[in-house]
Amino acid sequence: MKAKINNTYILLKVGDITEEDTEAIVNAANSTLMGGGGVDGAIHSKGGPAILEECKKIRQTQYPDGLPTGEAVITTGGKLKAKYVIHTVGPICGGKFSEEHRRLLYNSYYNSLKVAKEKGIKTVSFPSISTGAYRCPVYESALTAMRAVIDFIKNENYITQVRFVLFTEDVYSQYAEALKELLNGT
Ligand code: AR6
Repeated sequence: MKAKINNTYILLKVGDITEEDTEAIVNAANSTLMGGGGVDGAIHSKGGPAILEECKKIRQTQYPDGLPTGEAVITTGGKLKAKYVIHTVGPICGGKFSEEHRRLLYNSYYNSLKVAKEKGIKTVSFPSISTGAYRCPVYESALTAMRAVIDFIKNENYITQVRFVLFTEDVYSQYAEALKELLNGT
């Protein structure tokens, strides 16, 4: 599914985010920035050790106590097609979705795009942040993700393409529903 808002395309697809050729891909990291499972594991293993090296430097200099939930930082993409990886930490929902979860997840998407813009990046791919190990409900998370991306596009006329690269058909169809709902509401 594809939609155009101002000068930006939003594209939804089923796929593996480590294969994307946007300038940056976003990692659903944890606050240690030291890697993990899911998307995080796949990005570090395919991108190679250069990513972890930069994450370690960020921990030593900028975030000695870890990256707070909702914030984002950028490193090289190492051996990935994408030149950069933007690391963000989504909320841990554990099956619920409170206003605080919504606010933090919104910040993860919005701040990732802010970091992209600061680096001069115009094309970005996102996974479905927080809906795996962190167990946020998919449909609510998709609505929140789309709201953040659409707000950013409207506030900052900069990014030309935002891709959502969803791992399964089921997650894809819930993101597509969420995008349709928001487009109908505007
Ligand atoms: N490409 C696209 N999507 C993927 C891929 C992939 N290669 N692999 C998994 N997904 P998760 P979270 C989907 O658990 O919930 C890690 O251990 C997956 O099916 O990766 O934010 C971190 O280190 C799901 O829909 O991220 C943290 O500790 C979505 O990506 C913690 O997990 C997110 O699942 C973060 O948990």
